[in-house]
Amino acid sequence: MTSPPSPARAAAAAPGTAPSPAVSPTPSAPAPAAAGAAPFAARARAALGWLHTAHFLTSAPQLEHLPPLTLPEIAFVGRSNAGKSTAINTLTQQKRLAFASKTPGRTQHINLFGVGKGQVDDAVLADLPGYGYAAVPREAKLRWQRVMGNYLVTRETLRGVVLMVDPRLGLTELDEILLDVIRPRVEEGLNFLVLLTKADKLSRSEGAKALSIARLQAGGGEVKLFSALKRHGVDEAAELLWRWTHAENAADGAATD
Ligand SMILES: Nc1nc2c(ncn2[C@@H]2O[C@H](COP(=O)(O)OP(=O)(O)OP(=O)(O)O)[C@@H](O)[C@H]2O)c(=O)[nH]1
Ligand SMILES: [Mg+2]
Repeated sequence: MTSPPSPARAAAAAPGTAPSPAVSPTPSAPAPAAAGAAPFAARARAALGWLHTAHFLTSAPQLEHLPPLTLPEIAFVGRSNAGKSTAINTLTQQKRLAFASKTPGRTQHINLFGVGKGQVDDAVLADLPGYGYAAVPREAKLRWQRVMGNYLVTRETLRGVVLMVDPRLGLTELDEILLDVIRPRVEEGLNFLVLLTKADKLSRSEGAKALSIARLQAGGGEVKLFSALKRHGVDEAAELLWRWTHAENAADGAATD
């Protein structure tokens, strides 16, 4: 977004400030379909339009520095270099909203992005630093594991977690630890999705195999193939993110323009 933030957005962005009354949970959500569920293509198009409104809110080195927002939040987590920042840019159809790089460890802070039509945010996307990057000093690794564990366990507004996994590596030990950390919350209703990234690097049969292995490892959680390069799985992921953050609307139908 090139335009300056609106007052409502500026208020939402200020660290330590309570969100302005204008930033309410779902006022700008696309209206539910009038009758029955809209076709998937229409829902996905509306969800992508909604995601395109994403804009930078704030960046913090740890949880206590994040503003106390009340909006439903979706966190993108996973190994360093898995493609979290790229996925956020692809889903929001913005080239440089999140910082992506081939150098692992590019994202060092928790970065929050507001999303909402009509200049009023109704959800937040969180881009988290990756883990498992060998070149990070041990002390920094431990610090980061504490920050992320703390975030995933205590962030009250967390509505969903997207775990990005490079299927050529599969779920690593650190991914398994993350699954253990969030399992109690998933059992209580937290939404959870595994995206197998860089699917463009896999053949069709490799993709199918990676999907079934990851499904077993994720213990029945939702797993999808995703490629930012080929835009594979983008519509499905966008539609899911919209549903997670607009559960009350999604029950009636789906996003419409
Ligand atoms: N071929 C291909 N490359 C991708 C895809 N998604 C991301 N990449 C590349 O993977 C590298 C890492 O992407 P990032 O989005 O920065 O990864 P990240 O998970 O945010 O990494 P950290 O910030 O270090 O945690 C970049 O060089 C991207 O261009 C994809 O779908 N296909
Ligand atoms: Mg990143």
